[in-house]
Amino acid sequence: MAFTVPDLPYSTDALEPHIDARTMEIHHGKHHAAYVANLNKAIGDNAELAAKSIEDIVRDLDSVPDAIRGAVRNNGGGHANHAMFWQSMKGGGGGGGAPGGALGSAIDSAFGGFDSFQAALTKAGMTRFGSGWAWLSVDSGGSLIVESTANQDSPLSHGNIPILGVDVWEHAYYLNYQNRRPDYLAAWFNVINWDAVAERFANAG
Ligand code: MN3
Repeated sequence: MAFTVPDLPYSTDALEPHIDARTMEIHHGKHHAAYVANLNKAIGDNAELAAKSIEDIVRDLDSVPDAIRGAVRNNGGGHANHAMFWQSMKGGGGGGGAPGGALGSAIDSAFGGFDSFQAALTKAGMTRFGSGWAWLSVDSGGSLIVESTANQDSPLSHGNIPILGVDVWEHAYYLNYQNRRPDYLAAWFNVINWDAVAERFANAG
């Protein structure tokens, strides 16, 4: 198999009470696993695609054969997005807060402060109708922006570099929060691994 589901960097209950263990078990063990299985099925014996990183594939969907492009866009995006999502959270109460350093300064200058950034990302997640993601990305001009994508589309596919993303599919929160997406988004800010985001920001420059 070309692609595999990465292990979680913490136990499934490590994000409680913000993200519950059962949601993590199903989200990582079933949903992410299905994206990977369907991606591998779509790629089949295409050795050229199998040799690429998932980010490189998603960054250049035009190079994917027509017959499988839709499946690779959805399932490859699903794999890339979720792999980054797990790494963007920190267990054991070590997440949350606000970043300092270069990332903190860049957020302040782009959004006018951390609270305004949080409001912008929350709004992007709330106004994404149906399923998708809200992102903090670095655009092609090197600026920090908030954006959202539908389904499993990645900012990589339109030339931006995502450094933090939040999954707003119902499967990410429905068991614990039911229809209350705003409550899930507010809780999720308590588990963000800002060290991981700062590292992506440094590498995006
Ligand atoms: Mn998901």
